[in-house]
Amino acid sequence: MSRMRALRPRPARPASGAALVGALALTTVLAGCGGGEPEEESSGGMDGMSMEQMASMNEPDATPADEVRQADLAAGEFQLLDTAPPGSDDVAGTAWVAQNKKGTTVTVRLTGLEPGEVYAAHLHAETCETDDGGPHFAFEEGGPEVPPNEVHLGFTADDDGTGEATVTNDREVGDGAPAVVVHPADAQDNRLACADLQSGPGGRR
Ligand SMILES: [Cu+2]
Repeated sequence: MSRMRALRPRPARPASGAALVGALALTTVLAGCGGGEPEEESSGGMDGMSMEQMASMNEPDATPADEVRQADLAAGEFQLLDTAPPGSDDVAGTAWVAQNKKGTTVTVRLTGLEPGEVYAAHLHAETCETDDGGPHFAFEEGGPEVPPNEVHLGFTADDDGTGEATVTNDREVGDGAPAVVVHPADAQDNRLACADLQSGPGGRR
C-alpha cells in the first residue's frame, strides 16, 4: 500500500490572526511544558513561557490528524477531570492521533472553553484512569521535556469557546501515548480533561 500521499499539505484553512502569528513563532519557540526549574515556574506560564508562546504550539496549516491519509488513526473523547477548574462543566471535545512512516499528527478540538483563554494539551504516557494520564509522553525518557522530544499543543479559545490545534512530529509515538490531556495554560496542575485514545474501527486508511 502506498503511503506516498500521506501528510500531503492541503489548502490552507482560514486561520485567526493569533494562529498565524503562532505559526510564525513556532519555528523559534521550542520551550515547553512541565519539568521546568522551580524559579522559572513562578513567572506564570510553564517554564517561563508566555501565553503567546504557549498558544503558538500549533500548526494551523497542517492537515488535521483525522484527515491524514494512509495513517493509523486513534481517537478519544475528552472527559472532565476532578482537577478541572470551576466553571468547566461544558468542556467537551475530541483528540485524534494519526501515525504513519512520516511521523505523528495530533489534533484536538474542544468546545465549552473560556473565550480568549489559552490552553495547552500534551500527549501523556498513562491512561486517563492512571493518575489522570500520568507524566507527559516523551520519545526519549529523561530527554528534553519540550518538543520535539514531547508532543505539546497550544491554542486560544475563540469567542464562542471553541478551540483547535494540530501539531506534527517526525517520529511515530507507537503505543507509548495512550492519552491526551488539556490544561489551562496558566494552571498546568489543573488538568481539565483527558481523552483515552482508541484505534479507530477502520485502522489504517
Ligand atoms: Cu499535559
